[in-house]
Amino acid sequence: MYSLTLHHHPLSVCSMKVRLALEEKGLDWSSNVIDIVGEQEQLEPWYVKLNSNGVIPTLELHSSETEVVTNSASIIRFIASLSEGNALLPANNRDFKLMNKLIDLADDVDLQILSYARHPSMEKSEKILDARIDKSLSLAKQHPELRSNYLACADRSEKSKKFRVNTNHIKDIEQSAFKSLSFTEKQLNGNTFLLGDTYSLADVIWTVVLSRLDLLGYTDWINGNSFPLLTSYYQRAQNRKSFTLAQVQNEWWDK
Ligand SMILES: N[C@@H](CCC(=O)N[C@@H](CS)C(=O)NCC(=O)O)C(=O)O
Repeated sequence: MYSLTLHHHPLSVCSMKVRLALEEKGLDWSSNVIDIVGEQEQLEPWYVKLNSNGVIPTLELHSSETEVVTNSASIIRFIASLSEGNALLPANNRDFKLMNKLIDLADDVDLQILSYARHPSMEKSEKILDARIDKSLSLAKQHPELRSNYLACADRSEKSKKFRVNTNHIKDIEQSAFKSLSFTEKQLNGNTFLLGDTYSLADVIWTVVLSRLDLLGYTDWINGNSFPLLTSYYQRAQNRKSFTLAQVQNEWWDK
């Protein structure tokens, strides 16, 4: 027997992917909320020792030993691979390959930068990034053994500040997302879900990506004419119990 603990935040898109995978799989899990908006708890030394990038989510599986899994795409694959609960993986090899491609495409959509670029208050979101830089640099001095981790954290937030106002960078992300959405739309031709009639791990990650694009105001992609099959698919995904249970809500983070 084992137990699962998820370190996450209600409004983090990467955390939503994992919560939705857990709900669709039907597993019990304990929640530890990490405040990435106000206190920047993802930078606390105990957490950086668990997740060397100082980001959420992190999943811990406790049995006779503790297993730690980081990175949302790896975590959802790990959850799907567990023997108990509902099957989220396809049975045949061809669909397995397609599922992996769909997961990679969804994972590559840079929702972090798009979210910072489209945050309703540039001032408030800038404050959050600045607080992360300040805390990382100060902890880098206090904890020499974690210095390189903290410098990488500070650099990540510096890059977010730069890229979110770089219109060419944002355009590149949007073009690449559009291509991925076009590929995904094709998979829905004649299918209820991405791999056929059954909701799979590919649907878990795409549901969350669509929900975030919805929040970001990409209305024509999500509720418009560009991708009619994805639009009705997104409605179906929102009607699932798991969507509510996993709190895949559309809400801006604030401070
Ligand atoms: N590729 C990672 C990205 C993780 C990530 O950037 N998480 C965000 C929340 S969605 C975070 O922890 N941000 C806090 C920070 O950058 O300091 C994943 O998918 O898990």
